[in-house]
Amino acid sequence: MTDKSTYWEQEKECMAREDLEQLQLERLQSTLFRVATHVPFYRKKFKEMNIDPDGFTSLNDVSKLPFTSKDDLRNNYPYGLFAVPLREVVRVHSSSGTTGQATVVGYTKNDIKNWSNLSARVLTAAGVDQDDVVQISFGYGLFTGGFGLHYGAERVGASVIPISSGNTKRQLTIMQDFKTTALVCTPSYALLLADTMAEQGININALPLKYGLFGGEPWSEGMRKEIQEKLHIVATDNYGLSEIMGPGVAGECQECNGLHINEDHFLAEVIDPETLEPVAPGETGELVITTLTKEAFPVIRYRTRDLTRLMPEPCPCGRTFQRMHRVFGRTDDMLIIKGVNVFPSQIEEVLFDIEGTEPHYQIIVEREGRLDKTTVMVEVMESIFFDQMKKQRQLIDQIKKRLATELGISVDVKLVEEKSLERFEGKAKRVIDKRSL
Ligand code: DLL
Repeated sequence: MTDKSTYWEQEKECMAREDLEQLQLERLQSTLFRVATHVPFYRKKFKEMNIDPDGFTSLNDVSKLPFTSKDDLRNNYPYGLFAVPLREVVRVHSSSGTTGQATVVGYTKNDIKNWSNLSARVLTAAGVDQDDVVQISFGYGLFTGGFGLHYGAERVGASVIPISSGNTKRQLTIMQDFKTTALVCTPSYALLLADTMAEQGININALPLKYGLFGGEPWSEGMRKEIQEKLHIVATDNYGLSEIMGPGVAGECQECNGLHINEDHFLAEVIDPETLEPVAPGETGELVITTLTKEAFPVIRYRTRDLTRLMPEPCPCGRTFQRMHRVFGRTDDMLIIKGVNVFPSQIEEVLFDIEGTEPHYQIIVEREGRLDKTTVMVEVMESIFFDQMKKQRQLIDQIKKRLATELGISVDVKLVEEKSLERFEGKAKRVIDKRSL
């Protein structure tokens, strides 16, 4: 059982499910009223679908509400889905737009207050308190990672170092000199920091680092283990997305077994991405989120494209908010190789388990004739790379076999020299799909 002091708002995070559901219903009703009144996009949709926000009396009816997609956000660029006039908006964030038109989201003063509070919950659940020195190595700017966790850490009363991402050597100097106790960044950047630390001969035992809060991209249990061992920390996962709020949507407690969704602010469903029907309880599918308290940018049934499953069973930490399993991957990251659905995270899980491989890999998909060809490039330790061909071949065979057992398909494997693959300061890009180039 987790110590009491690890809750940020115990009365809310541990509320009885019955009370929570009542609160969710009331908040959903006012959100529906808000969007029907102020957002023409939803007013039109509700009319078309014969939905009367006043007649909405059961959470079970949520499946009758329309979905919102990323395309809907794009089509209403920049401010079309805002539910308040710009005069009431105090902050704007935006996605990078690398996969199309950028999406824009806004926050009122109250939204920022809630966001800070929810980030504070996530940080507290991971172990952070006012005695901590928190190094925020997420990018600040239009990306929500830096500011979102920054405000939460200040709210907790920790000493915040807003270093932002990049300049790895400087990150390590600051980490040592400023006595960082909690690191906040993407898991792939945490690994890069750990490797650079080892290269520079920095003695990790001499650092007061205790916690790592990682999110913004999918990662595996194997990667958690590796980061924990290399940095001597407890590494927790936290999840969010700019369309909904940014970080603070869900986060792990120190049980490190699934992320508690802040259900008093977000209603979570899991659907089958093909049929769009809810999956059976506990089954894997696409996460769909409805905001319950957002003022500037409320969203109804947002299709996140993230695949996960809900974990309704109680958590030993005492929080009653149900957990979501770590995100397996995004539907748009899913590779279909010879008809089989494969996520980069499955490949990662296998690689982390094999002795001699480094936790750096890249997946290349190309078309040869009419067939897709997939090659997994894996960094291996120097001793193996320069070793005899026989050993290399054995390792390739071992990786191929394990991947074939885990994934049910065969892929090519190529061993590459240590540090030859690209490193990432923000979100890692593991897949290069040459078919679409
Ligand atoms: O990445 C918000 C965030 C920043 C969350 C920092 C946590 C920490 P976006 O740039 O809009 O927002 O990207 C959102 O990133 O739909 C997921 O696909 C992925 N993602 C975010 N957190 C996780 C996670 C931020 N913990 C998209 N595990 C989401 C897996 C994650 N994927």
